[in-house]
Amino acid sequence: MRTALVYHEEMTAARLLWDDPECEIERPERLTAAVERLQQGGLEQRCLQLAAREASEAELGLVHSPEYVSLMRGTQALSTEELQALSGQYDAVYFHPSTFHCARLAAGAALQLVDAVLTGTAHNGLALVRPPGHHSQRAAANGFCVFNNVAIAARYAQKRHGVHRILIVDWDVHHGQGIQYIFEDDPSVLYFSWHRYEHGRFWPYLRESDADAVGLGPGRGFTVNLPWNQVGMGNADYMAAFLHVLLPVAFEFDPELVLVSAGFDSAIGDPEGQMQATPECFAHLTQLLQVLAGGRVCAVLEGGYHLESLSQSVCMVVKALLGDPAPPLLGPMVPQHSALESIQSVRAAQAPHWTSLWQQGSTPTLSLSTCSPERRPSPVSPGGPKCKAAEAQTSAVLSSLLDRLHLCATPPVRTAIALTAPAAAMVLPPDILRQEESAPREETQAWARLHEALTQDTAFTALGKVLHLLNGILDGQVSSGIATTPAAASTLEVVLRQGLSHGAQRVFCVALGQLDRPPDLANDGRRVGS
Ligand code: X5A
Ligand code: ZN
Repeated sequence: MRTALVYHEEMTAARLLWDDPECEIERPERLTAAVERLQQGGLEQRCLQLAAREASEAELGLVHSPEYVSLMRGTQALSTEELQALSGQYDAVYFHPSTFHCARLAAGAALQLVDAVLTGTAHNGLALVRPPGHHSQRAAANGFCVFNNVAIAARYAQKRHGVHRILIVDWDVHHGQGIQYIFEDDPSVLYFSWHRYEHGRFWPYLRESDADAVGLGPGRGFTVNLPWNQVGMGNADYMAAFLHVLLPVAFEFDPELVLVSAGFDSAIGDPEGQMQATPECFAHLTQLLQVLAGGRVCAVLEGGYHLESLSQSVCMVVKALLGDPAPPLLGPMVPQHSALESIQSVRAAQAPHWTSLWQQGSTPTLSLSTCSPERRPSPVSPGGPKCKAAEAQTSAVLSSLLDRLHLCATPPVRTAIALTAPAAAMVLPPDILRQEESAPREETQAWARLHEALTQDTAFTALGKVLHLLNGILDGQVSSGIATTPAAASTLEVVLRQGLSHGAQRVFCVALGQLDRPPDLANDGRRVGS
């Protein structure tokens, strides 16, 4: 199982042939810069590289009208003047003689990615394409977009692969109104978009980009809009949006496939977005999405106009898709007042449609059972007392969630494995550390007194190794570990006790399969689950 990277150099052919300050940012270098950076970082070689194919006209017809497809086919033979005149018929669009070919490759790349992931050739992947797609509509080009690559891929996944529920996550900084229109009455496709909105004063200036647009008829609740009313949204705001809006709804929806309209104009440095999120944030967003749909995540490039920021963000997404740990997020993890207002408004608008949003409801009083409000100071900010309370509580909730999502420094060792005979002979993948060391003999002996079973030879050796592994995890040197032992229940009991006495405030224990007997922890209130 691998990460697919779908690309074709011919998608760099289309370019602006006349003066248009609005359109000039959508340049061929967007793709070449991103691909070069993937090569330099050794990431391209780690992927299953696929050459994009053209989508057929029948495939384009899954979303677009035959008349529109014919009109686009015709652009191949137009003069520059005719191309410019036709471009003027649409909002923020330019055509080039190669546009039709590029746009078919862009849609085809998304389809290939879906094929690779749904046939099991790849686990997940990214399609690097242009022109982008999410503004394009049934019979209209819009916002640099000609064919709606992600919408076509969604319909294709349903028709060709029998997928029922698809989640589309649009983290581009613009509202993908094209995707919204195509699926607005369709409950089989859940469309989530955050976007720069500024109370309707940012392009494309649509009333239906606001949080109260939730879908139509049977599709009510399956359009989720999160409008940002200020620029400067950063890592904490994006993480809060995922944790408090997208993920609760997405878990409840339970998609079989996740498509990402992966625009990077929502990252720091982009002239369109004017946002502050760093490239590392996109590794975290990607990582969070991988808990859905069995990890079947297909990302398709949309916008992103700052070449350096775009390239770095693309690398972060590919690294996360490959399974590399996400780098720590820098800066205070406190969402802005305006971000919390937006999050509250979409939660309120969506609450009637999703039980996972009920607990906190539409009022700005937030609480979560697992919240640890004592952990971080509340932010001081303007706003009425009601909002202030909401803000304080939300960021306390968020902080504790973020802590638990390991947004702290990544430990040097990702996975250590402590094996005893007969498993000790096992051949391990190169990225897993074989741990041979044991805890000091006296420490092991002290714990072994707890149970007769632990004094037995192999069990005693295993216990020493497990204790050493646990110490590595508690010290932050190791992220996770696996150990074998012939005395599972007794060893587990030691691990739980040692964990609780060395820094862990609460331990969550999940037993898969059967233990020889349940661990005896009846007298410990910090055992929250077993
Ligand atoms: C795909 C994308 C943006 C169009 C902006 C027009 N389009 N002002 O980012
Ligand atoms: Zn965009």
